[in-house]
Amino acid sequence: MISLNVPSFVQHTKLIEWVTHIAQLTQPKKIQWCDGSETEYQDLIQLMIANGSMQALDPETHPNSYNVLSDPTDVARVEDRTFICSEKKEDAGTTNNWQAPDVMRTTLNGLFKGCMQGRTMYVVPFSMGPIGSHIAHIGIEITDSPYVVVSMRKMTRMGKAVYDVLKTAGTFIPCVHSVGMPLTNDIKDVAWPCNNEKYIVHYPESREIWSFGSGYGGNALLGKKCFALRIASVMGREQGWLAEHMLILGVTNPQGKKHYIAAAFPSACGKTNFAMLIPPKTYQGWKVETVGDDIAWIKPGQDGRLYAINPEAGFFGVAPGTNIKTNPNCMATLQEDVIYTNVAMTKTGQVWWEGLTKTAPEQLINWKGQPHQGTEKAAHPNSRFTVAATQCPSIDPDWNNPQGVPISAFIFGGRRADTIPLVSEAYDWVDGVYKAATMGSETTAAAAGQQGIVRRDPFAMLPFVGYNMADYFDHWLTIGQTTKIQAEANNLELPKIFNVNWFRRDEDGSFIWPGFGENMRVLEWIIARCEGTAKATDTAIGKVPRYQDMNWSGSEFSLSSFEKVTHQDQTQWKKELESHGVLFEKLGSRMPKTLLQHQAKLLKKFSQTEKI
Ligand code: SAT
Ligand code: MN
Repeated sequence: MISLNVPSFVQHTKLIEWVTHIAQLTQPKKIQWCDGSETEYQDLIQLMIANGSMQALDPETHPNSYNVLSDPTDVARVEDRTFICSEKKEDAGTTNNWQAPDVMRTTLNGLFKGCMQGRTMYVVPFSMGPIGSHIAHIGIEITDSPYVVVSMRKMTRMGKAVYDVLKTAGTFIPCVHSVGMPLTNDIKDVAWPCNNEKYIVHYPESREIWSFGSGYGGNALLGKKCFALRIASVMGREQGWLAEHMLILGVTNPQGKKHYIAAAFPSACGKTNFAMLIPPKTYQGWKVETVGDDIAWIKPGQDGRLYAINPEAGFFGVAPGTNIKTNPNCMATLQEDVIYTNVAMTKTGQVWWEGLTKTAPEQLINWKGQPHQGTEKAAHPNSRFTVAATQCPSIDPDWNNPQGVPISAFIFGGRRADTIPLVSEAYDWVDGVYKAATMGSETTAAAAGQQGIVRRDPFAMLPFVGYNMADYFDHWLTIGQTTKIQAEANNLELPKIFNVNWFRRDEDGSFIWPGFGENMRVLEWIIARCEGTAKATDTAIGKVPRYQDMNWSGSEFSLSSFEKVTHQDQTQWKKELESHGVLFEKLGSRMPKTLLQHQAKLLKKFSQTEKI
């Protein structure tokens, strides 16, 4: 029988019983209770360097930084292997994979039996949100991957202090993770162990997460998508708050007035760049600050405002395309203490990815550990950096505020070559919820599968809602109704809702809108709309700016280009509305009537107008 070696800082009987149970099932060679210390971190780094699974970068140019190359088959989230195992199938809805919990438990018991043989089992305590905040929640991840432990230390508030909050009987979300490759006489270790069979499983009723077979990103760092979105969305629905796939940023105007904006985009659509935006040179006196780049937990406050926290403590951002022009704040964040995954490297320990510089350096080793050749990608398109949020020069002074920050506006953005204009404002909350619900986006390398296909990605949450999507829409409608009452009692308004699309392309396939820092121009219009100081024109699909309603100082973006990125094409919109219908039909009988009626109104509007 393996020795538990429970340290004195762990006093929680149920937690110790659970760890004992998982150890009996998975049979690790040893148990390590993580305390989150620097020594523990450095020991794990040295362990991975020694066993060849991690490479140190040049300590002069990249102090305390490392690169890890994954198994070539384990490079992104696996949506078709992700399951919501609610008691009833209808509660998972038609957009989630479902299996009966007892059936899944039998399968997983078989897979987890002895799966940690020969490995160390790490017990990782973490808080999503500032430790002790009333908005934060605690998780414990059991994992056999040291890469997961060091990544969790950057991405969450991880360590001993979590036990001070848990004490002897506090609530935590149990998360069990294994790479699914035991070390036995027959099975030898490899640099990035994983299993062909993968299961990313959530039990929403008992609030458990079980992940088998993958070591990558959202499949394995269970605080992120599994807890902070799938399980948290279930908790939020029960408790009256929102768990969203949103960045949070603060914008201060030259008069010193500050607004916080929460913006949802699908994975790999520029959330990190937008969150760290630097305004154009002509925006003297404007400041953009970063609260978070991926996830927001949002709770109604007593005063009728919605308050958001970033439950994470680090950035797990897409490396390709990041450079000194597209995201200078990010490049500064990456100066030291970074764990890279699947980027390319030179023999002298410099990292490289597509878009970092125009041309690749000589003698580059690609993400598969081989000499880089020809037109193959040197870094994997979903290669990532993992870095603490505190290293970001634009980090907001209130990013760690346990009370959260008040949200003035929500933005929803997809990646669309056509149809969707640069920016539009919803007429009201219901219209905004409708637009977010029907959002479409081209698929990216962040998830395994075909890329560049337009799919409906409601609220950028398609792979992340832990329950029935139709019920999720209803929850948004309800939050709007209840918050509105509170807000009006305090002479406030609900946050406005906007749609954006940075990704319109012209006839030869090039992006028309320059994006990055230039997105400030859209942000300024959005804020001015919130303050009631900017003009907008009504169209069938929302309120939109005319060219003269936006600030173009220092820009060469012409009226004709503006017309291209804002053009609303009748034929394309008819097709768009049809696909909304397909989504609603797929979502079935629980679709909120309010949204179906809204769709009927829109269809009528379109049939009556010749031109939109
Ligand atoms: O792999 S993650 O889920 O962490 C990143 C993403 O897809 O947004
Ligand atoms: Mn994400």
